[in-house]
Amino acid sequence: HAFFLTDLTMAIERTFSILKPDATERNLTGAINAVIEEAGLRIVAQRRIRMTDAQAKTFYEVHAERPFYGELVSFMTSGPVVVQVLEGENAVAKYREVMGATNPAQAAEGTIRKRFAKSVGENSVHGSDSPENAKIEIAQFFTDSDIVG
Ligand code: IDP
Repeated sequence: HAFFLTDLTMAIERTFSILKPDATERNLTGAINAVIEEAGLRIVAQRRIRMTDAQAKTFYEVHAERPFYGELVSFMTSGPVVVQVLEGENAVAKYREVMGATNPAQAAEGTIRKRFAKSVGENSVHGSDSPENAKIEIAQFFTDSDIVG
């Protein structure tokens, strides 16, 4: 077929998402999933789990030296979370945009964190920050056969 610039820029991608304990605690799973789906992202795998201390520590290992690491690990293990794989065009960047800034006070109108997050720590959702990290994070919680595209 003819060559279009969109062939380069519109990659179908997967990203890893977590609906955090502050979201499950307030029964926001459906409301957040609606925002995700309305943004054109497809939920191709999803599981509700209680994260172990070891899983949370491994998942957030890049933040091990940050002052909030202990608080973050104890928050992420404080209640159920929903781990997800999202698929769509430019899924990594698109989901980061839909999530909004880490600190809800700085998040744009209409974003998940602006609408639902309680604080910079209890900010309702996680989304991978690069396609490389998405692969690593997905593999921590899902096998290929769990993902139905
Ligand atoms: P991101 O989730 O928007 O990618 P990161 O800077 O990678 O943000 O931080 C990871 C997570 O660590 C945040 O989503 C939040 O839950 C927590 N966090 C970040 N900064 C702070 C802080 O200053 N205090 C408490 N928790 C924080």
